[in-house]
Formats: sequence, C-alpha cells, structure tokens
Amino acid sequence: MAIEEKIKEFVVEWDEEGLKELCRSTLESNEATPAELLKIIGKVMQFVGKQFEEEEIFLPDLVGSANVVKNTIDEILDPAIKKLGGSKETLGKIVIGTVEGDVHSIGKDLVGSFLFSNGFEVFNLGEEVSASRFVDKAEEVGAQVIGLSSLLTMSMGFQREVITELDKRNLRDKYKVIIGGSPTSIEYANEIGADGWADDAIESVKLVKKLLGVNN
Ligand code: B12
Repeated sequence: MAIEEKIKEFVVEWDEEGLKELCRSTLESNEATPAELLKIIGKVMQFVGKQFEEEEIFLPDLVGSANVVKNTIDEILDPAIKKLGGSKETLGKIVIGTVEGDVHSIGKDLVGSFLFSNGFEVFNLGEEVSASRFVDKAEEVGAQVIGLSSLLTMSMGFQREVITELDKRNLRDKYKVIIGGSPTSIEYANEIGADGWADDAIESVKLVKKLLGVNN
C-alpha cells in the first residue's frame, strides 16, 4: 500500500499509535523526509475536511482525526525536523498562531512546520491568541514576521485587530504580517493592510522568503 493510503487509513480510523509508528519507521529508513510526511498529512486532512463538508462523516470523527494528526506532528514530526535542523542559523523568526475565538490548529501547525523545515525559527503560540499576545511575543523574540490564521468568518476580524494593535504601539513597520485560513483571501489581506496572504503551507514558505528577501 502506498504511504499516503496508509496515512489516510490511520487518520480516518483514529489510529494514533499506528500513524506515529508509521512516521517513525518511515523516517528511520529514510523513505521520506519529515517535510514530505507533513505534505501528505496536509493532503489527507483536506480529504477528511471535504468528507465532513459533504456530510459523509460527523463532527466527532473529525475531532478524532484532527487530534491524531496534531499529536503526531507534535511528538514525531516537529522533533524530527528540529533534529535535522541542528543548530544552523535561521533565515528569520516567525511568530504564528490562530486568532482569538478560533480553535482550528492543523493548517497553522502545518504552515509553522513547513517554515521550520525550510530554515526559519518558528514560535507557535497555539490557538485563540489575543492581539496583544501576538505583539508581545514578536517583541520578546525579535521576530520579523507575524502569521495569523483564521478558519472562521467570525474570527477573521481578529486578524485586523493584530494590525490595529501594532499601529497603536507604533510598531506596524517593524513586522511583516501574513494571514491565511479558508475564509481569507488576498483581497481581504489587502483590505486589512496585511503584507501577504497564502493559500497553503508551501505558498506560505515562498511568501515569507519573498517578504524577507531570502533568495532560494
Ligand atoms: C478540522 C475542522 C475542525 C476541528 C478543528 C481541530 C483542530 N485541532 O484544528 C474542530 C472539530 C475542533 C472544528 C471546530 C469548529 N469548526 Co471547524 N472545520 C474543520 C475543517 C473540516 C478542516 C480544517 C482543517 O484542518 N483543514 C486542513 C488544513 C490543512 O487546511 P487549512 O486549515 O485550510 O490550512 C491551510 C490554509 O488555509 C493555509 N493557512 C492556514 N492558516 C494559515 C496561516 C497563515 C499565516 C498562512 C500564510 C496560511 C495559512 O495553509 C494551511 C496549510 O495548507 C474545516 C472545513 C475545511 N474543509 O476547511 C471546518 C470549518 C473551518 N469549521 C467550521 C466551523 C463552523 C466550526 C465550528 C464553529 C463548529 C461548531 N458548530 O462548533 C467549530 C469552531 C470552534 C471555534 N471556536 O473555533 C466552518 C467555518 C465556516 C466559516 N467560514 O466560518 C468550516 C469551514 C466547516 C464548514 N464548512 O462549515 N473544526
């Protein structure tokens, strides 16, 4: 069975141990890199999301699958990426999180993991992050980029609030603010005065490189 099919099976059946073991053994035998596994997992989650939207599965199924993926990324893939990265100099620092009122984590975690595996230092603040917390953290670590995820029409407004918070503190020019998440768009990014928008994790890496003038 192709690896994508196996991953899909474990995610759909909530087999967390199975997925972790598959990722562990695949990495050990060098059959795939952590970034390649993350890419497949992202595709599988898109598939699961679509099934939910088409009412083929229900909310508890979705929560179960999302938890299996989150725990595998946290415990196996992120540490593997960090190990590969060693102590090399980073290309830049990014603070990323999901905005206030929004618990969706998977897309934002994927973006963070992809940025990390491409040489950036990533500070993942988690979900339901307030505007002041984003700005405080960016100031604390000396970040260049702030990444804001929103998956809900209801929480999109909080992306704008982070920009307002930067304005209030006279810090707007110090940071590149990027946004993403399914209800957002390049038009919305422009409307709220963000510096960029990306549709997926791969595009996010390209966007950050472009904004920071990294050539590769
Ligand atoms: C999984 C999921 C959940 C899980 C989340 C688990 C978790 N730990 O994340 C659970 C079950 C908890 C959940 C809860 C809810 N959900 Co929900 N959920 C989804 C679902 C099916 C998939 C999201 C996902 O993980 N996609 C896979 C990832 C890989 O894709 P992604 O998130 O889009 O991220 C990519 C890009 O958007 C981009 N990106 C994302 N973030 C960022 C950030 C930056 C900076 C950049 C550059 C790019 C970027 O790159 C990512 C990687 O490729 C979507 C439907 C869908 N198909 O999107 C609904 C969906 C987002 N949920 C929805 C709703 C309504 C809810 C609830 C309100 C349901 C309820 N009635 O309780 C609650 C919200 C609670 C809250 N306060 O947040 C709606 C939102 C509608 C809207 N526009 O407002 C959706 C669209 C489903 C629907 N069609 O109705 N949900």
